[in-house]
Amino acid sequence: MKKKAKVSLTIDQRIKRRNFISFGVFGAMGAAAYGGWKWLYNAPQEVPGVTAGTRAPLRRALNKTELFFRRLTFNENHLVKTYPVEMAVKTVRHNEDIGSDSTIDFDQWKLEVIKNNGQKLYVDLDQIKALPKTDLVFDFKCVEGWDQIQHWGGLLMRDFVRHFGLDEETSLDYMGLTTPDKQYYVGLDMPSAMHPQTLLAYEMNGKPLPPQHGKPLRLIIPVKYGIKNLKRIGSMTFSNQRPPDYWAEQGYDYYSGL
Ligand SMILES: Nc1nc2c(c(=O)[nH]1)N[C@H]1C(S)=C(S)[C@@H](COP(=O)(O)O)O[C@H]1N2
Ligand SMILES: [Mo]
Repeated sequence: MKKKAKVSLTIDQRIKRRNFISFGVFGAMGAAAYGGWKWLYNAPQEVPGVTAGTRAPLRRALNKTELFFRRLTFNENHLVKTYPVEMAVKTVRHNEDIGSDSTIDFDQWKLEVIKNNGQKLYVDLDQIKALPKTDLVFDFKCVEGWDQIQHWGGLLMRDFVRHFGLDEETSLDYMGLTTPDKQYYVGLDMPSAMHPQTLLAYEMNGKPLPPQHGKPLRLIIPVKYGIKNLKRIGSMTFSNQRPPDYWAEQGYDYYSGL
């Protein structure tokens, strides 16, 4: 039987070997990190425009987050907390007016609804006011960090949809709203748009909407941050793809749910 050659390394040799191994591992990790970065960097951008220029894998992760929260926290029967009307502020905070600061002829205003078959439906304010009004007092929250208990009144989106026969439209995944001049626009997942507290509001503190708060008609969607509460609605669309969204294009969360 042949005796196995004894491999004995000097201390020096051992140190060299360790160094060699650790540099090897370090280098491999570096290469992997570089490879990962290259992969991400070269990955295509997700649907250009809809969400701010994010690489597809990152946006996919963010979209997964949206789905996770939608499934976990969204329940159409879960109502946002409401307050007694006396608690509503008298001086309602005013934020930005992108798309609703120009003048329009309010007497000529009609809400334009673009149906699935391409037909357009035009609804004026009197038709909306003729339907049952719902008052809502809730804590309005802006992503910029302020909130206020506010009092809004109008037609429930659900009632609007039912009355005007838009069931086919609302079986799609998203609703899009834009101002008449198309300068401000939001996309809403349909369950949030159809939430039992989502309002097409035409009153604030029991009076017609002042121009800076969305005259003649604005969205009040308590399950979302302020950014989605579009003032001065011009048109309404429906789709299975995410509609363009002003703040999502600037990198804000598309879902913006509470
Ligand atoms: N047309 C339009 N709607 C809009 C905005 C806007 O700039 N233009 N800003 C949004 C934001 S960020 C908030 S917080 C609320 C503020 O509504 P308010 O001005 O009535 O307080 O409106 C939302 N709706
Ligand atoms: Mo906001």
